Amino acid sequence: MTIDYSERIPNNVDLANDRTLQRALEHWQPRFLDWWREMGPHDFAAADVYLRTAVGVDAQGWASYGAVKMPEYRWGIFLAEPIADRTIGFGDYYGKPAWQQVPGEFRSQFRRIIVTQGDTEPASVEQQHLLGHTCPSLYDLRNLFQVNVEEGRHLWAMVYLLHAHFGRDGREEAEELLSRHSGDVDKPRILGTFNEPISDWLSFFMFTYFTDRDGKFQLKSLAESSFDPLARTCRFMLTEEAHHMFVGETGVGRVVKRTLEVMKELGTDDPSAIRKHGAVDLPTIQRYMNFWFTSSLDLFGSEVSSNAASSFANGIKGRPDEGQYEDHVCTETSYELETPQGKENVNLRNAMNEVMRSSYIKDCEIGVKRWNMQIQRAGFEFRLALPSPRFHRSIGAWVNVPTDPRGKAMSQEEYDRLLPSWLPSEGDRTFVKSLMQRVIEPGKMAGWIAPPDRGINNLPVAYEYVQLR
Ligand code: BYC
Repeated sequence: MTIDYSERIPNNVDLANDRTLQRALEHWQPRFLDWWREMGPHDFAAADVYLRTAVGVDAQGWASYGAVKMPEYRWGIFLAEPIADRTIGFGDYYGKPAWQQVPGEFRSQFRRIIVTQGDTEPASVEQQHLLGHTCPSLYDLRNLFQVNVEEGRHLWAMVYLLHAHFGRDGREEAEELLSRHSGDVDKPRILGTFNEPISDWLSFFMFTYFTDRDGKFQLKSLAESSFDPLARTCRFMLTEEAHHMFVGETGVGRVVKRTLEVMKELGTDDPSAIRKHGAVDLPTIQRYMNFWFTSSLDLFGSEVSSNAASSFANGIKGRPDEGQYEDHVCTETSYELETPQGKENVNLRNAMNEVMRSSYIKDCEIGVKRWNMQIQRAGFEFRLALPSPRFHRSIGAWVNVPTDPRGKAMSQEEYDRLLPSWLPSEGDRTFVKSLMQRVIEPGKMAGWIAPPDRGINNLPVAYEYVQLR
């Protein structure tokens, strides 16, 4: 199934043969573009950016690369190829044919989840819309814009589902997706993390490492959905998502690498000496990690959730890589949870948020191990560590339970006293921001970050990835 780029809205869903849907989406398109011009990286509208654009949906050779002005990016609707005779992989309808239409009784539940997913995509573009001004290199600037245009496309993916399958309600929700804004006092984005400002590049790398990874797990669980158009949409989104997490992992890795070079050069791990030399000390990196990791843990919802249980029962959301499990019905199994009151056994269906959060934490560990290998190889004792999932939580059983980053309980007074030393302080943020001086000479890097090992799509690191003139 190829993508038709001669259409006003590129797509592989045969939009030309559904005039009503096509008209509705063509009506939404200028609103999306207005939103992009207002809330996206608008100061760079005239720049030529070396971007990849989807040209197919198979895993090999799905994208082409070339210089594009962002407002002219061909945002479109791309679903992964259908799987012939696909059956439902979990829940009460296990083994039945997958649904091509939303069953009436689950309509509002599906809508809510699609809206929640859709809301995060433009939110992240809004959060990052000023970062371009302080890019550490043209390579990084290009990666930021690649992430931004693809989050824009992920919004299109959810808006297509809303328009195609939820009638008037869906069209109204699609409008709302453009009217809520990240951090807006009156109309904020739905989930907490997406209202946090991302005003420096260390936060951007933490966000793409930790928060985009939540995206990976949520999309994987929606890729299992019984509602086949949702599953196929998410399967293709995951192809694009991999690059976003690459940006996060290599971004943090390059900051660590540069810090280690400075530590070696100065022969000290003293944070103030490292800072004076224009690099980010490792304890500050740890505090940024504490913040973005714990905020992203909240995105999985409460440990015990009847919403999660009914999403699983009704075939809306499975577990990521559902095929790895033997039991896909999960009515007879219990799951042992850690709560502030001690261990608790709950029905597995009610613990699905926690099942996902645990797999997510394991996945987060991989990058941390790599960064620690760098530190170890450089001969330093310091180790980065993910804080305990009990620490600094705003959703679920551990809200308002004072614990240290290792998960050890403590008094409220002691917690209040020590919390500022575990999270980025005003001083940390001011310092990190002070490093954010824009570097736009091809191949040059800001002093706080090491160059990447290689460029994009086999081009040299020094390639002019963004032509600003
Ligand atoms: N902040 O039973 P509960 C991505 C709400 S990231 C605020 O605990 P449930 C991306 C919840 O909505 C992936 N509110 O959990 C990354 C519910 O509200 P209602 C995004 C929160 O229902 C980077 C109530 O609390 N995808 O793609 O199982 C860049 C009780 O909920 C939060 C999805 O999230 C929070 N952190 O919800 C770009 C997938 N957590 O209904 C993109 C779709 C929970 O009582 N969403 N609440 O008013 C879902 O699957 C679910 O809605 C949740 C968990 C995962 C959020």
